[in-house]
Amino acid sequence: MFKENYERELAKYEQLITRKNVVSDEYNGIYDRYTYPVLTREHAPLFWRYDLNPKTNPYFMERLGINAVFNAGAIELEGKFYVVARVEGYDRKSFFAVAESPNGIDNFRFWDYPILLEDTCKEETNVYDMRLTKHEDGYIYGVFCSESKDSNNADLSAAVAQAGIVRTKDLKKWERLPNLRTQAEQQRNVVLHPEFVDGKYAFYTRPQDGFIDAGSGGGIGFGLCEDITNAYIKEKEVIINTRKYHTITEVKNGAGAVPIKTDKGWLHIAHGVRNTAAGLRYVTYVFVTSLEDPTQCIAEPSGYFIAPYGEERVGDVSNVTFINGAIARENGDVYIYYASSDTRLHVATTTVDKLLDYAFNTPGDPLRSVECVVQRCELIKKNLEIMNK
Ligand code: M1P
Repeated sequence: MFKENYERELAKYEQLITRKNVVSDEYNGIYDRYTYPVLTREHAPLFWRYDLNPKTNPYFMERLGINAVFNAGAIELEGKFYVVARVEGYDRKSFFAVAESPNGIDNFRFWDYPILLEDTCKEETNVYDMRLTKHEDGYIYGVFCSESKDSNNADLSAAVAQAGIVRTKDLKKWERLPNLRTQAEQQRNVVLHPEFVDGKYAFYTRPQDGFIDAGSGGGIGFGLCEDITNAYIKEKEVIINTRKYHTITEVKNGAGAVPIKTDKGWLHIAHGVRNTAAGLRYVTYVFVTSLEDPTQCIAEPSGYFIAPYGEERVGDVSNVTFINGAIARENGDVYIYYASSDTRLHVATTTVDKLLDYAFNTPGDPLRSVECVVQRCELIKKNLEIMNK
């Protein structure tokens, strides 16, 4: 049975990897969603999961299962699309693996080996959510969450999150640098800005008091550091995008993809979290900061950008969309890699022009129901005038 099972599973795998993706009929004019996720746990090669030796695995049994493939950093190199995905084993440990596609929307195939990080941080237990920054210093940086047990807290689930940093030129050889140090107790969702700011490396941060709670952190922070090989933000970070009561960011928010440089500003796709009776709900949203001063927010459309719809709503952590990677091509096309419910990775495609139109021409959140109704009535009135002409 070994051969039969292996050949059947291999055929299923090849069929999945080479399946053509198609734009879904979900329309909003802002971006296109696709019918199929671009990466799932089934995209992990069989040789990552099974022992392919019939002598040692006569039942053709999965030995090291993969639970989920989700939150991915993304980059285009020489016309090819790469993501560095968060891959989680059955054992709950996450790791990073590169998957490559010729077109960014399907045919993503993992490289043979996942990324083996230098083991420089002995207390580190888990790593996840790498953001890939093509920096003007010539390196590609990967900034990720480095999680350790909180040794000062007897609670078994007490943990500490910090920002780990690696760099590479080719996604193959990775050099691990010391973790980022800041004035905050913990950090997650840290993103390296692609350009120097005042001659320094600039980080978007998410200062937080505890592992889960952003607490007094306030929102998405920004800080500068002189030396990336010993990254230290000396000053308290400036909060550039604050959480607000009764919005999609009430509980927390965090930087997402590396901001896209446009003529009108730095375009950010971040995530916001609110609480519900059914638990936390994670959605993504857009804001733009000034080219002259990246700490100044100059546009922020109301509400969410991509929220979990349909099957995306269900997974290991349901009701979540999360973005930590997008590719903006030279021709203006944008590929946004969003994960749903900590389970799988999807793509949405749009253009820089559409994103800017969305960012600058979608009304902001008036923050109160009555004013939201006024806002909507203005739209309806203008439209009825057009329709009744
Ligand atoms: O489970 C949802 C997300 O939770 C975390 O995001 P945040 O730090 O904003 O709470 C991250 O661990 C992320 O990986 C995960 O998708």
